[in-house]
Amino acid sequence: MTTILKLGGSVITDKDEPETVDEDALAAAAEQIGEFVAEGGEIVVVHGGGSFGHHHAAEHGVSRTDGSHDGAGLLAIHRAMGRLNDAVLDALAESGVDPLPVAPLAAGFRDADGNVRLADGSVRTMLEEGLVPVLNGDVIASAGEGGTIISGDTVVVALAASLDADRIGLCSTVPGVLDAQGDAIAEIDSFESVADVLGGSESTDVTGGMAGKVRSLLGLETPASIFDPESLGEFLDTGTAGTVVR
Ligand code: IP8
Repeated sequence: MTTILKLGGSVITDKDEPETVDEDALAAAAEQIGEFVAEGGEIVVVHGGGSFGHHHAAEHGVSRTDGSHDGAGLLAIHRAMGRLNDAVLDALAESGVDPLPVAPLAAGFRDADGNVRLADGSVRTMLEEGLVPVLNGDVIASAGEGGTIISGDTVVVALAASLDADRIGLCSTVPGVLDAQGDAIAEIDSFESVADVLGGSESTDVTGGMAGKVRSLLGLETPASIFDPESLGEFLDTGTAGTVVR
């Protein structure tokens, strides 16, 4: 049984301070992942950019849709994500896990239609060998655009399909997709049913955010949960938490 867990960048970093890890939040998440693995759980960890990737991406004018041919800028973004990835690897190792990085920049590309192609051979082999692959939002070579940003959410969606994952979780700073009263919606099975609270669909692919998450998760075979750090244990124990998108 394969679980894919994304740790949101805003969960594990201080988003307002450039390149600052939220050590306590990261350690708490790593500890729970460590317990899950110690009990025989098979997991792929993906993390977002938080105050590492987004800060550099904005500085160099690179987004998921706007690419750049400025190698130095792309490298700066990739290296910043590498520094956050190192912190995540260290925290996981500290929790007794055997983590190894898989950089999307090396494992994939965006084709001329904008679709991400991610080779999953190294991830599969690591899982078979009891290792924990750790991926992240990154820079990715993109046909016709130079390099663009691949978000951690896109990494999750690409891997979910190719690994035939059984459980998918996105740990974010909010307890799920919130309704107009601010409560987490238990279940979502169509975009239309939540378009009002998500503020429409036009901007989703450009700005990402919750609408983009929901849209891409709805396309998956496997139900995916969106929850906050308090519910990480529940997700790891039961396979669902917060808002379940199916
Ligand atoms: O935080 C963004 O990943 P996300 C990664 O999952 C970069 O959207 C490089 C900005």
